[in-house]
Amino acid sequence: MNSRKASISRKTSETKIELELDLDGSGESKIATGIEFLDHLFTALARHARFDLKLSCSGDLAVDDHHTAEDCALALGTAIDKALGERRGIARFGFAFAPMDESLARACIDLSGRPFADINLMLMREKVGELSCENIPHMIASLAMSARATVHVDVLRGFNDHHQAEAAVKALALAMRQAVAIVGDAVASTKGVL
Ligand SMILES: [Mn+2]
Repeated sequence: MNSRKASISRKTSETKIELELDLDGSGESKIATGIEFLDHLFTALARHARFDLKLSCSGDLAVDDHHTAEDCALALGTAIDKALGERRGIARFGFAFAPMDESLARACIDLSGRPFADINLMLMREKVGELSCENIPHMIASLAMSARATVHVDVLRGFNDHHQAEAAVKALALAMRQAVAIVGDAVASTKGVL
C-alpha cells in the first residue's frame, strides 16, 4: 500500500500551523495548540482513529480561541483530504457510537467528497478549560469541510460537557478509522469518483 501521509504548513495573520499526519499510524500524537482542552480532543481523535498526528499552532489567543480551534481543524481536514488522494479502495462510510460515562455520542461519516456537517453536542457550559463550547461543533464542522466529508455527530445523552465533547470526538475518530480503511482497490462510488 502506498503511504497515506500529508504535511501542512498553514500561515495566516491569525494562526501559524505545522501539521504532519499518517492515516496508517498507531495513534501516536504530539499536539500543542496553546489550548489544552483542544490538545486533549485532538489527542483523543488521533488515538482512536489510529492516526499519527503532529500538530503545533501559534494562534492569536489574545483575541480568543476561535481562530486557533477553527484553523487547526481546517488543517487536519486538509491533511486528511491530501493523504486520501483519489480515495481509491477506502471503505468511505463509517459509523460509531462512543460512550463516556453518562454521555453517549454517535458519529456517521461519508468520505463522499461533498462537505456537509450537522453537529449537535448539547453543550451547556460557556467553556471547557480554555476552549469555548461554541467552538467545539464549529471545529468538527471545519474538519468536515476541509476533509470534503459528510459528517453527522450527535450527543444522544449526557450532562457533563467535558464527557460529551470527548465522546463526540471519540465517536468521530472511530467512524473515521472505519471510513479511511482500505477495503479494496475500487473507488467506492457508482460515479467512479469521490
Ligand atoms: Mn477527558
